[in-house]
Amino acid sequence: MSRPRALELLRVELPLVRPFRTSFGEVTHKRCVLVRVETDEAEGWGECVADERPDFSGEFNEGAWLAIRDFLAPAWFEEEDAGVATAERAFAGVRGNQMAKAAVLDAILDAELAASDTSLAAWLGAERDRVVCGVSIGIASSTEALLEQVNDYLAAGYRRIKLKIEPGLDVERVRAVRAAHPDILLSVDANAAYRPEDIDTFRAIDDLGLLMIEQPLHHEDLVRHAELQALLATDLCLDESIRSAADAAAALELGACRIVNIKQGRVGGVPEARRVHDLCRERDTPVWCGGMLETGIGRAVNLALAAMPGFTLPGDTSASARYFADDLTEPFDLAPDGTMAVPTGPGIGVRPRPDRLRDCVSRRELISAGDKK
Ligand code: OSB
Ligand code: MG
Repeated sequence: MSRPRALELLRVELPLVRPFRTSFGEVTHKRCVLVRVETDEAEGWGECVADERPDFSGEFNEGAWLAIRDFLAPAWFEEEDAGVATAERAFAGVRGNQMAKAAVLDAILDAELAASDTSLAAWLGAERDRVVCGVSIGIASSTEALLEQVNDYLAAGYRRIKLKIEPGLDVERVRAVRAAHPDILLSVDANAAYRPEDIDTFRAIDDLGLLMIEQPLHHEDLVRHAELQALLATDLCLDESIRSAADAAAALELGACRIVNIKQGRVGGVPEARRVHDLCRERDTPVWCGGMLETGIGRAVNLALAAMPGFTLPGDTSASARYFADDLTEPFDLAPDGTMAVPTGPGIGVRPRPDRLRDCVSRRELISAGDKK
């Protein structure tokens, strides 16, 4: 058993290779909080998936920073055992803040596994050493620009294309992509931009042979999703609506979706992500690994998760080059067959490169177990 020693917060910023536009806005840079923990035995790293603004979820970078500094770090320091199971129990007294908790728990888990020379994938019972990858394409400036991006990603090997949609930029574009590529795995993600009254749009999309429609309606509205699912042949998938295994159970019980997007950051970390996976597997519900434009730190975690047996659909686990000219870690590369290797080293299996930290970190704060609260 090892004790908690210190936790460091780091703000990082990396330019994206191209702006990423969704129904809730456009980002040109990846800006996030990293967590580095030290125990008596090891060091671990975690990435917080929150962004600058509380748009995808209620969490945002500055809020996550404070939640970690003022509540989660002190709760961890009070424990004699620095391990992830103890920390998760200690964090139960802080409500919400899943993304902040995930960043800390993932760093703690990385340190714990590093100390016992175990990879995250092995700890999760992963069954694959490579995972099949898809790519998520932001709302493009025109249909032509979209078709060009789709072609480029298919040529690179990606095995599932996901298109971001919003009211007015939907049916015609999805139809154009489907016409150009009749046989690919194709899905759409609305990021909660529609209302039940938009049923005609969904009926039109329903005829395009999509793998799924992701998060069409309001993130808190499971009942309306269940009503919509009953009207459509295409499977619905929930992303924003699923913040815990309990949410996933409620969604499946109600028939609000038939597929679940697992993002460990959105559900409060890898241990809860595993519970969502296990629950969906018991109910024969396919899951896939979502993404939040993570740097290599978060990407390593996603790849280990995606290697678990219930992850039967290609995820948004794309290569470093799809996001960054120069990642924070050594780059993750896509093989021509559209697969990516699962990290095998101890813990998450990657570390931020010191030269990249020098260029990308704008602020750091080190909190030690002995500091006064
Ligand atoms: O809804 O899945 C989403 C990115 C940021 C926020 C929300 C989402 C996304 C993506 C990109 O779709 C997934 C990725 O490539 O990381
Ligand atoms: Mg989504």
